[in-house]
Amino acid sequence: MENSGSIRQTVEQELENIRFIDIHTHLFKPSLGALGLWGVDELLTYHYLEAELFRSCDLKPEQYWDLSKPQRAQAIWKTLFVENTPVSESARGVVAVLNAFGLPTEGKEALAEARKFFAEQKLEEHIGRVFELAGISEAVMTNDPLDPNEAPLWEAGTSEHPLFHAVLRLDRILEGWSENWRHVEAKGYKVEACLSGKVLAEVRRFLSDWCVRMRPVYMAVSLPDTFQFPEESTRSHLLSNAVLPVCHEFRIPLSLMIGVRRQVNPAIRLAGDGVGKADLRSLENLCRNFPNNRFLVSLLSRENQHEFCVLARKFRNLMPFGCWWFLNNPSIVEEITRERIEMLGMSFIPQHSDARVLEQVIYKWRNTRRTLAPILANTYSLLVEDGRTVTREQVRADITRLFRKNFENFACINCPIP
Ligand code: HDL
Ligand code: ZN
Repeated sequence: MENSGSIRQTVEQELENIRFIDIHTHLFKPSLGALGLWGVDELLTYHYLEAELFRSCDLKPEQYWDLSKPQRAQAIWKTLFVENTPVSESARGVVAVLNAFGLPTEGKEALAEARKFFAEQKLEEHIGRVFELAGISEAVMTNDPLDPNEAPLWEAGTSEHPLFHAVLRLDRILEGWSENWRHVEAKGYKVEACLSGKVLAEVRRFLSDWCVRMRPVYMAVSLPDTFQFPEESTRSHLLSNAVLPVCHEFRIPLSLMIGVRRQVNPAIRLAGDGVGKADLRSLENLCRNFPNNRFLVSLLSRENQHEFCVLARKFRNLMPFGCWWFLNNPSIVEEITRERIEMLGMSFIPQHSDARVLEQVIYKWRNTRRTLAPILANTYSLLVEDGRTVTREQVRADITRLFRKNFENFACINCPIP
């Protein structure tokens, strides 16, 4: 390929042909039942859209929370899709999903027609169709061993599903040990609030037992912008003496998602979280002090991204991934992805969907392909200008590395189970 036109066409074709691994979602395999959200009422009551609703109508949050789910969806459809033009990233996403299924995307009646369509779908085959439309081969879940609704399902034994991988989510342990240690104790582990050597050994046993039960591809935690390591804290002791040793034993990475400012506005609940710039010295200390652990990391603040790339150049056990949450907008995805390619080549994972509702993967991955095509095409055009030829095989290998192999290798997906 010599000219930019043929390069762009080849990049678009290869992006279309390759099935990606969605490495962080809040989707659930069918055997986890009602935890899995799908359909138009769930799409409309996504917390991203709830935040946007309150900016465009007189409904007070407390009035909204008193409504039923269908009434909330109706309020959002009326406000953001009928009375206003759905131009935000999340609102346009719903339009893209309805359009992908050939459903009407505007007018008062469109909601009723969408509800009828989704009510007719059988979940198992619907999942297959949605993943096909999204161009993903599998999705990585978020599974909480202390969630009162989810844990019993795993403890009773759930079937594996070829399209879903499990993740052991640690927020209730690392961020809420003082109020949650009793739930670990209730499951038969001799733990208490204070972290003695014996208690830490029991936490390791709890984590190991859940690794055997869930077979997670990584462990994960979402951390505030104020996260510090090392520090004299329960979180720091649990990380050093329980979580990281068990991750190492099971050869899985620890995923750190850093930068959330929890409940900036509690009145709007899940939509109420904000963002803050993190101190990356803490991440640097983790990568340096635990060279045999692997860290799969996403940062929420745009202001952290350049320093993040520099840090990733220093530590091969640090894998940047995704343009997370408030960063998953084309204008910012472009900036972040270009600086990652410029500093890290193809040794990072550009995106995850963070989907909470099944059908969101359709628009989130369509947007990723649409945003990445010109970035990758420009990358190859510059290389041609500077004296290298670029072949379709190279483009295919690079995209496969970005959206599959980097994760498979880093998470040791194909390694023998310890
Ligand atoms: O902690 C996380 O995994 C975040 O992704 C939160 O779930 C957040 O609410 C979210 O949905 N972001 O997209
Ligand atoms: Zn998430």
